[in-house]
Formats: sequence, C-alpha cells, structure tokens
Amino acid sequence: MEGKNVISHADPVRKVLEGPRPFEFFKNYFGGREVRTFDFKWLRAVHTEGFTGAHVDNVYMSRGSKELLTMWTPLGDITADMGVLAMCEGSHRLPCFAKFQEKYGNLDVEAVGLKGTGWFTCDPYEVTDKFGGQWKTTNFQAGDVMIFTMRTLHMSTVNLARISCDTRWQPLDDVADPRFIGDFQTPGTKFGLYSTDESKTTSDNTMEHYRIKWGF
Ligand SMILES: O=C(O)CCC(=O)C(=O)O
Repeated sequence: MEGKNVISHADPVRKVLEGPRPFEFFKNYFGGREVRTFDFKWLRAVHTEGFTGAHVDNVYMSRGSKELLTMWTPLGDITADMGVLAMCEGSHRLPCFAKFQEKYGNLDVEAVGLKGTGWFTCDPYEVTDKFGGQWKTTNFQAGDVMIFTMRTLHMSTVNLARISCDTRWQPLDDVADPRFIGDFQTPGTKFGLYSTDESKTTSDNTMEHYRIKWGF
C-alpha cells in the first residue's frame, strides 16, 4: 500500500471508482482497446467556501497519453450549491480557445516549477468574456460521473461540503504519465501547487507573470 491513500484505495471505494462499469465504458470509448486508470486518485473532501479555480488538467499531467480523460465521481448526491464541477463548454475545441490552449494549455506547471495552483483564474466569467464558451453544470446523484478531456476548462462551484474523487483513464497500450503510476513519490512531484524546487520558484514564475507574457 506504500503511497496509496487509505480511503481512495480502500476496497469499497475502489469498487465505485474503478469497478467494471468505467472499464467497460472506456474500453468502448477507445474503440475496444484495453484501458488503464492511474494508480494515483485525487480524493477531495472540500470544506465550506472552498472551491477549485478554472484550469485544464493538461497543465498537471501531460507527460503520457494524449487521449487521457478525467472521470469526476461525486461520492453521494451533490447538488450544485454543495460544490460540483462546472465545465466551460467548447473550451477544448473551439477556435476562440486556440491561443489559450497553445499558451496556457501547453504549460507543464511542474517542469517550470510554477508558484501557485496552476489555475488560470478564479473568475469564471473572465474566461468566457475573453475567449467565449459557456459554463455549464448540474446537480449530481450518486452513480453519476462527469468525463472530460485534458483540454476542457473546468472549475468547481463554491462548496458547502462535499466528497469526490477524480480518476484518470487511457488506453493501456499508450504511454502513461510516470508521476501517477506505481509507487508515488513526494507531493512535490505531483503538482506545481506543492512545488519545492527552490531554483525554479522565482517571483516571476507565477500564473500572473505567464498571463502577462502571453498577452492575456
Ligand atoms: O473536484 C474538484 O474540485 C476539482 C476536480 C478537478 O479539477 C478535476 O477532476 O480535474
């Protein structure tokens, strides 16, 4: 169990997160290819007033399959006012997001040792005003999931309290980002958020700095 979270890797939880149904769904989705999920699972118990800012997952996990998908699983019924995920529809493919994807979407926050969370912004409307798209979300019931690409801009609504877990899925025969499979190392290797590489965390190594450099 080294490196494995005692909750997200407990048998009853694994049965929900990576039971036969997601395996079958993703196998069909990938045209019959066998699939795998990362060993690392992002279990979130989010407190009142907590939320996740707008980001694409590619900034955290771009070193493997280009077909990688995220599956967001609420653990129980969670209504939008309790804290759910919201998607910016079209952000992964609309031409109006091309520069956003080329600059922000291609950033590897760990490689540059980004200081901060890797979120592009905390203001959802800043994105739609600047680039386009439309924010969408819904109430979730136990058994629902949300599946989206590495390039889909998403964030959460502000939380009352909720527990969810996000897992990653890809074809088995494709290369997997080595940071999230097998035994896990320190958190510093998983997110720019926890970056400990002092040599890289200079004051201009922030999202604000990159946004000025990119012209947005
Ligand atoms: O649940 C959250 O607050 C964030 C989840 C997320 O960003 C993801 O699943 O990629």
